Amino acid sequence: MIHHQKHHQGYVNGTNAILERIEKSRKEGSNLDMKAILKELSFNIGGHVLHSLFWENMAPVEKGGGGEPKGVLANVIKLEFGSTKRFKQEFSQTASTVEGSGWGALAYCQQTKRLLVMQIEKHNVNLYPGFKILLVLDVWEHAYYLDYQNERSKFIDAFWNIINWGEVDKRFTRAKKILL
Ligand code: MN3
Repeated sequence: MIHHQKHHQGYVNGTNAILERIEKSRKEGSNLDMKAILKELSFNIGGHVLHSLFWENMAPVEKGGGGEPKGVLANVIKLEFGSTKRFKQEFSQTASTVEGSGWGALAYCQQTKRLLVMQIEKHNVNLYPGFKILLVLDVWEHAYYLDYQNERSKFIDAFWNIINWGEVDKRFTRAKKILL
């Protein structure tokens, strides 16, 4: 609740406040520090978009969370990484080694039709432009400090028990249909 109502909400509020500032400035005809404002905007939009994906790619165990990847995605993970075990290892390592605050992510390239693991710093740095994001894990301290204190890797291990693979597979199916 704290994560969703305070942290995530902060990025939504931040985005709206910046958009209002831009609008006001356009009406007044005043100058904007475009470099600073766009950096702030991409940070807040990234925070909102990634959290929205994050909540959906988890589910309680009694509602189907955890277990193994499902559907076509399961086969593609095996093709790309060799095995689910190897994928989990690479993804966990990606998430655990993010410098400071950021995200571990699994992304899909629509041009090469390949899966790539991605490490996102903050909410916007190191993103592969245009790649569809299929699975994300929030490794900002606020995501795990209350339950796991400083033990990010324990939080990452526990994440595998509540992934909503059905939802991740749905995202994958949608990503394959979108033409560039
Ligand atoms: Mn967060």
